Formats: sequence, C-alpha cells, structure tokens
Amino acid sequence: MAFKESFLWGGATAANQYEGGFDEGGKGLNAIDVVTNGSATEPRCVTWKKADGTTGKSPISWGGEYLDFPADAEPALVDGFYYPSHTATDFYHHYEEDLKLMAEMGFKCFRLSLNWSRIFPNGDDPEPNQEGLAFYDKVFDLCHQYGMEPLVTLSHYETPLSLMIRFRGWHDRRMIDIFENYAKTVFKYYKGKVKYWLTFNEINAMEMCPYMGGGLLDDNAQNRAQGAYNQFVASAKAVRAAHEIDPEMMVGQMLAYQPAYAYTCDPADQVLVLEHDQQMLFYTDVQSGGRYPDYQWKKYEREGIKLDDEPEDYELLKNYTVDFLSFSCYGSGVLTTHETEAKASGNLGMNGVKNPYLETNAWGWATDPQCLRLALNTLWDRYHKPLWIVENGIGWNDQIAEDGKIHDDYRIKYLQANIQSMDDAVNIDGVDLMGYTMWGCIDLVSNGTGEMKKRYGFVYVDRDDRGNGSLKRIPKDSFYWYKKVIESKGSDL
Ligand code: BGP
Repeated sequence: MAFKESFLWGGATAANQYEGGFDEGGKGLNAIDVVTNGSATEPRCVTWKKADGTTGKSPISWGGEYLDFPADAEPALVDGFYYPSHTATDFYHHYEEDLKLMAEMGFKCFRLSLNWSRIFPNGDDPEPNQEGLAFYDKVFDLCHQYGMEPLVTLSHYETPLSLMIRFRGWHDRRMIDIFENYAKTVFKYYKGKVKYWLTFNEINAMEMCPYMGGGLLDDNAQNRAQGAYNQFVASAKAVRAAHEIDPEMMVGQMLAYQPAYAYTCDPADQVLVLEHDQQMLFYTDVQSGGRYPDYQWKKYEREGIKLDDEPEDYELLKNYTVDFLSFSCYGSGVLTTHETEAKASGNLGMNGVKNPYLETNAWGWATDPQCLRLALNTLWDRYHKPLWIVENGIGWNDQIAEDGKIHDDYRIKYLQANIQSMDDAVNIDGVDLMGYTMWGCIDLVSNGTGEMKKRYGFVYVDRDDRGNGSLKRIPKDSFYWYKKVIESKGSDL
C-alpha cells in the first residue's frame, strides 16, 4: 500500500543533542549544557556548585527516580567533566551540509528544536538575541529551498539554566508567561516560514525524568503535578497565540508513548496496564481532550496533591486544545504482578520484565513494530485528531566496515516493520496520520545515556563518546533505502 501524496516523510533531531555551539552566537546555557555523559549502566549527572564554592554532581535518570539535588546548590559547569551537548554533532556549523543530505533522501519535513537559550539567553530577557533568531532563519530558508517543511519543537529539554536557577523548575507559575512570550516571539518572527510547531517534547517526561522534562531541581510528586499543570496552561496559551498570529500555524502535542502489555492473563496484570495507560494518556486527555480526567483528580486526592490553579486556566485548556497529536514510540513494555514467575522463566532483566516474543537492542529496548499500530489506534479512537509519529527508530553501535561504509541492515529491518505497522493503521484501520519523522536521522548524542555510540541515523557522524572525531558525515545503507521509501510513498519497503 502507499501513503498519501501530502504525507510528511522526514527525520527528527533536537538542539541539545545535535546542535552544539553551546557558547556561540550569544547563546546562554540550558538545562542539558550542565549534564554529563553516562552509559548504559551509569546515569547522567547534573553538576552543581554552592555559594561556598563546593561542587558536586547528582544523577538524573529516566524512570521517575528522585533527583538528589542539594537544596542550596545551583546547576553549574564544573571543571573536569565532559558535557556531550557542548559540541554534540555540530549542526550549528554543519547545517548546510546536513540539510543537503536530508534533501537528498527526499525529506518532506525536518524536525528540530529551537534552543530556547539561543533566542533568550536567560529565558526571559527583555529582547531576543538577534543572532540566535538569525541562525534558525537561515536554517528554515534552506529547508524551504529544498522543499522541506520544518517541524519545530519549542522546548526539547532545553529549559534555560538561568530560569532553573531562579525558579527551580516548571512548578513555578511564572514560567507560564515567560514561555508564552518566547512562543509569541518566535511565532511572529518565523511567520510564513514555520507552519508546524510542538510545544513540549514528550510532555510526560515531567513524570519520567523531571530534570529533563520539567527542569525540576526539587523533585517530588507535588512539584511534578504542578509542573505538568503549568506546561499545559503554557501550551494552551501558545496554541492561542499561534492561531492569532497566523491561522495557518498548527500546534501539536508531543507524548512519549510506550504501550504496555500484561505479562500474564491474571486480571491483576491487566489492571496494571490500565493504570499505566492512564498515567500516559492523562497528558493527552488534557492537551487533546481539553480537561483533567476524573482518574487524575482521584489520584491527586489520594496523594494529597493540590494544584495552584485559576478558574481561567481551565477555560484555556478547554478552548485551546492542540491541532494535532504527535508522539514518540520506540517499542513496548511489559507489566506484571508475577515477578517471581517472570524471573523463573528468565524474563526478568535489568529493564524489568522482558517480552519473550520480542528482540531487544544492546540497551535493552524491545523492538515491537506492531505497537505503532496499537498506539495510533488508541490515540485516534480517543481523540480523533490528526496524528504524527515524530520519533521512532533504533539505537545501534554502528561500525564502519572495511569498505568504508556502514551496513545497517538491522536498522532497515526495524524501519521496514515499523513503517508497515503504520501502513496497517492507515490503510486497514483508517487512522489519519500526517507524517513520520524518524528519530535521530543523523547521528547525535543519546538523550538517555549521553553516549555517541547509541546511534540512530541514516547518516553516520565520526565522533565518539568523549567527543573525539572528525565530525565527517557518511551516509549509511539505510540512507539509500529511506530515499527509495520516500520516492515510492512508502510502497517500496
Ligand atoms: C526520546 C527523546 C529524544 C531521543 C530518544 C531516544 O525520549 O525525545 O530526545 O533521544 O528518546 O532516546 P535515547 O537517546 O536515550 O536512545
């Protein structure tokens, strides 16, 4: 089968993992600029200093673990640490070469994020940094020259550091208007050049990695709930602003979607799945559905969480829901109340319960193409808003073969099956899917581990885990394969 002519094929990136130039062009520091590298087994850390000059580091990790950040410290660059975002894979200096490569593959769309602190070095400066605005302007012009629509994330874990130091995170209501001002500034500046926007990358990261998602320095359930609330309101205000500034603009939600399966047919396992789905779809219920769901109020009641809210916030949430719903999806998880059983069958590993029917990569991520069809159907049935897969892909430690090429047949196999699943959702189930942007279309720094060796790209970049390498770009086998997929509108996989 094939995808419609207007289908937005492309690839996705994020400034903090790709852009580099961390102290160039008037840019201020952001949340990730003070985060060190980690590994598959070691968490990444935020480095900090105290007024008395003491320095240290605290782990940040995915999975809702408490961030042990001292109350009297502020995040800071500390000598002796390696910060992978500083150069990343240097889009800042390679954007012309890189966009040319994307165009060669036939991209219709290119996803990137604005580095908020490149536009407002302190997050809320009275005037934006013209050099920062001009940089993305050149990028967007070039995208259009190549016939690629930019898809722009306003905040992909790049909260300006100065705001974090002053407010200690998104649970401070002042963040709402600061974000609205940032959004309005770029909507006005890029009017006519950027049609598609996303407000917060993986908005549910607030729960899973509060440092990245919410810039939270004092992590607890109350702050996470308030942080999410403030981002919802800020996002609704951004939707309102975009429509006022340019009715052509479409603003989407972005969710990290990981379907979960029950390990056994014990109904108790299915209840775990229900609760998992609720905690993930809570974010879409608000941003796409326009209201806080009842299960979430009950949860807050049980946990003694009280929101600092205003009646008009709920009007905003209701009236300015998103225009489309986008999500990342890499694979699925498994839940069970039968851990002993799972362990006895060898299905309990480092990353929880393993699905014996699925393969995993070296980082323990289970490859599950069919979960795309499941995710698309769930979201379509629940909201009937246009959908967009803005992240999907597989991390692999690619090697350059003796012939100087990268033969990434495992990536082609993964993408073939995932695109087929998407095709099923569109052509069998009738889901309205706007586009597909494969994550990390060019190699970039891993978000979870800070490694370079966890590569996703169609294009290899010569750089290692410690920042060594020529930064040379080499198209992988999957580059030529994806070109053919786009050319054939997805019918030649
Ligand atoms: C998502 C993020 C991306 C990206 C991706 C892959 O959570 O939105 O920024 O990095 O995951 O994760 P990782 O880089 O940890 O493999």
